[in-house]
Amino acid sequence: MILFSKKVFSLLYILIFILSFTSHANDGYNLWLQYKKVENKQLLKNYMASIQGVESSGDSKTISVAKQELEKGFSGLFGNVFQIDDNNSGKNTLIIGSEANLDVKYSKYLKNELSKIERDGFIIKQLKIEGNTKIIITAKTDVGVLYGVFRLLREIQSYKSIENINIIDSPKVDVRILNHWDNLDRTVERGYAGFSLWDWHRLPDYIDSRYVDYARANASIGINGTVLTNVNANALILTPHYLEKVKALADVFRPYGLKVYLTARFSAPIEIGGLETADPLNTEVIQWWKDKTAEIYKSIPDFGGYLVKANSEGQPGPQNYERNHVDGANMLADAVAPFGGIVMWRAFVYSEHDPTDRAKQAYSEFVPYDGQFKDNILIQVKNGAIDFQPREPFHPMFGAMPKTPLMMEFQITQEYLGFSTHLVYLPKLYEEVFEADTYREGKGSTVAKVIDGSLHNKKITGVAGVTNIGNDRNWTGHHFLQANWYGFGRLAWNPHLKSKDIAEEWIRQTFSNDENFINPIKKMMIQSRETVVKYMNPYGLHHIFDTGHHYGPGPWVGNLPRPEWNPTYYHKADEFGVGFNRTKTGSNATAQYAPEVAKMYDDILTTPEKDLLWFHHVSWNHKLKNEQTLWNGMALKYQEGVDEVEDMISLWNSMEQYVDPQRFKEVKMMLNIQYKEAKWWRDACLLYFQQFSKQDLPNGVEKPSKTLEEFQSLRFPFAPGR
Ligand code: BDP
Repeated sequence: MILFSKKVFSLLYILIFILSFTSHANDGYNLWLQYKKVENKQLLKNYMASIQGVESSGDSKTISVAKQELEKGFSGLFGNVFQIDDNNSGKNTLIIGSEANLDVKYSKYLKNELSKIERDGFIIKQLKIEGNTKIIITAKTDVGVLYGVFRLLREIQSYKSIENINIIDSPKVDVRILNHWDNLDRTVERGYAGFSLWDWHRLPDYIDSRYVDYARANASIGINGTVLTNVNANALILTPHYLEKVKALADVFRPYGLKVYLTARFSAPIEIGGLETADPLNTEVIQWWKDKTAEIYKSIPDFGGYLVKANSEGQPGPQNYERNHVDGANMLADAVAPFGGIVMWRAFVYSEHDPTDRAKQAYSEFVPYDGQFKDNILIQVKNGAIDFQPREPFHPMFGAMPKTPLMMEFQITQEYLGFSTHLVYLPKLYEEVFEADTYREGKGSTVAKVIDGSLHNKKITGVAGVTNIGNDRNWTGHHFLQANWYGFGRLAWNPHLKSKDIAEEWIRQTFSNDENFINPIKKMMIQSRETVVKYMNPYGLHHIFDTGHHYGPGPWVGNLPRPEWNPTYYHKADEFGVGFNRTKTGSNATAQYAPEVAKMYDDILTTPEKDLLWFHHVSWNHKLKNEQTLWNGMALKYQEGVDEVEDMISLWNSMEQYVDPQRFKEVKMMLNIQYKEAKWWRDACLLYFQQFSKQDLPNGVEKPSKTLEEFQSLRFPFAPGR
């Protein structure tokens, strides 16, 4: 008997030990939805006094997940179990419900605000009624209410005062969507955070709780769509066996306002339909897509539509049948139109048979089709004309198709930015693109205005992000890269937001509300994008990545069969200088921009130095604005990039007291990898370009640690993401 209780005792002891340990460990799984107890006592008191209960109206699943989120959020933030019951009258309460369901005793005060809401926007407003304060969250839709709930939780997580709270916020873009480049075997193209979240084998019967957390995270930042499959598509996803699994995911995501989309392989009518052709003008093909689409909508009534990569990098498309992009896109658009679906048709096209500058090909191909696409089509355009480089000038298509909705495609996964081991805060890059001025309707015609539809009065708008999410416990591989998912969502909601404000929001929710942590870390995040440009691609260099996997430098690669897959095609280094002449005297890609922009880029003196080698072939001895020669300036930039990573490491090391041990250590290890690789980039690139400049490294630049031959001999057949 005594022995037994001793055993029980020691078991209990172990359990308590484990529990106390796990309550301190933080593996990053909860993203920015940490809901840690509010540490500031006064604030906590105020929050708890303002929200003594919750009253809800409406009985949709969306309202019920909104309530669950409030319970979870308040329990964590208030440090007490918080349960919603409906007997709150008389207290200071939070009232949630859409306009249609809200009691008139509240909505009568909100007429003016309600008239200002667009799409799934929301109002959070405090009213004083009969001596009590009521915080009302309302919207036109239940999803809008859910967005409002997440917004209130964000305010509290960020220690903002909610006294007299009065927020009206509506998304400026319709389709705010993640693109998963996930394959059916769970590998992820250009994915660096493990395997795909979608466990196709166990679906539809096994619902991983991660699917719910994925939907919560997306809803919390306003993302309302997800393309589940790779743009390099597999037709099998459209077979009944897989559609059943897609339906199961759609059912989980629906309450969170997250619609499911699929990539449509253009040759599917042949591969899974048994037809002999996929010609978009063939009546059997047209009927096949109509039937297939109707079959999808039967089980997923709110299916979003298709994303298509056609006649690009070997993918099939209408051109296989002497048809064009308009024929292909319109055929699919007709199939989804009766159900309210859309088609996102990608403009990422270039061909090895086209000898013109790759940067010009998408514009040349698509702009003449302006006005010919059906109303439910969005043309999805990458932010720059080549391919998600650390820096690219904005894509000349933006603003150039006034009659066609163009949606933005950003890459959140870091194919060309150090994979998931480099801390790079991408909203800074997105902001730079959105703020760029196309001059299409005079000064101030920013890309943001093209994308939010205001420049040319578009009926439908969208922003897509190729996601960086995988089944790693912390979702994105690196804790700080969660900020890129977060920031993408925030900018898709409103492309006019400032990346520094988004960084602060994210830091407060994810790590700490302590100013001593927020300020330096925010600065580091904002700087991190320029840092990676410096140690990889300074002064407008681009596409000098090692071949295929794009891991590490490979400026020497010049033997690939497709010319435009070779880094040497892009940097054109020779004894005279380096860079791609895209001006009037070169490929004339500048002519695809509005005259004001073309003029700026045509002249080496007015081209911003950050884009110099994108547009000009520049002499090694060209004098930069800082009086250095191009060669010296470039070498010093590479060094600066490395030095800045070193600074990031010292800063992080000084922050230990503000971060839980697990995340602190994991970020620290990642920064050390980044430092090693930044040096690798500097040394390999400078040694390579030095063969052409034939000049010494300037003072201040460290000597390379290996020879050029040693760098060139490195091989990475198992680099992730392929
Ligand atoms: C490139 C990637 C490739 C993608 C392609 C695309 O290297 O894996 O399939 O873009 O966007 O960046 O279609």
